[in-house]
Amino acid sequence: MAITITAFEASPDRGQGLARDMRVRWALEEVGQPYDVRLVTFKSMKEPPHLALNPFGQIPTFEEGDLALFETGSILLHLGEQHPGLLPTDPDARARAITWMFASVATVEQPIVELSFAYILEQKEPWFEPRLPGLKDRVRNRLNQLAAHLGDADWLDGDFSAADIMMVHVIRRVQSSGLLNDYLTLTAYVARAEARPAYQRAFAAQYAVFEASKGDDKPL
Ligand code: GTB
Repeated sequence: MAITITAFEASPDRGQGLARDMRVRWALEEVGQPYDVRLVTFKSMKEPPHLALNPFGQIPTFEEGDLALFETGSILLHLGEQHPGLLPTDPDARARAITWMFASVATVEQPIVELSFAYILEQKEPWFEPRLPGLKDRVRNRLNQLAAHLGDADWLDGDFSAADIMMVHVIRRVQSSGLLNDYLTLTAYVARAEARPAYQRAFAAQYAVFEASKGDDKPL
């Protein structure tokens, strides 16, 4: 059945692959499933047709026949259940991979998003500078713990899985702040993931959207 996902018509990240449709594109490339992309504007994301797919008015969404999903973790879990290559077949290893998928969004992403929102929304506020060290410490704490877990392993738990897609995408978001550079283990982990042909195809596809929108006058 044909798969359609949604993505930003004009992503604020200007083609860096930081918007979350990248996770779904990458997973689809890993399992070799073709997909269509419906590009949406910030305005149309808050209108009834998109809200019927995601009540929170966000991207990405995933449609396949009568099934409509949102939340990247859930979409990757669904793909992992439908296609080989994203989740281990051994039940215990599968449960651990799913645990890491949850950890990526519930434990690691949370302080990263807080730091990112502070930079985007609060730079001019009087509390921005005093708050920054605490926000960075909370991110560093999670990166320290993640690096300690990873050690010299290639992936989070045995073979590459959907958990690595989630985690790599989550930690790529702190690359621009320079925080990741203190962690050779994590920069190598990200580089290993980015070298995967499926990642590269997904990255190129989302970058092509940015390239095509360059001539537009729309605000990014
Ligand atoms: N928990 C949901 C999931 O995992 O699917 C979160 C989805 C989400 O936050 N989507 C964002 C969105 O639709 C886009 S990815 N935001 C619009 C809104 O909420 O109104 C977040 C994102 C956007 C831009 C950058 N960037 O520019 O670097 C990075 C990440």
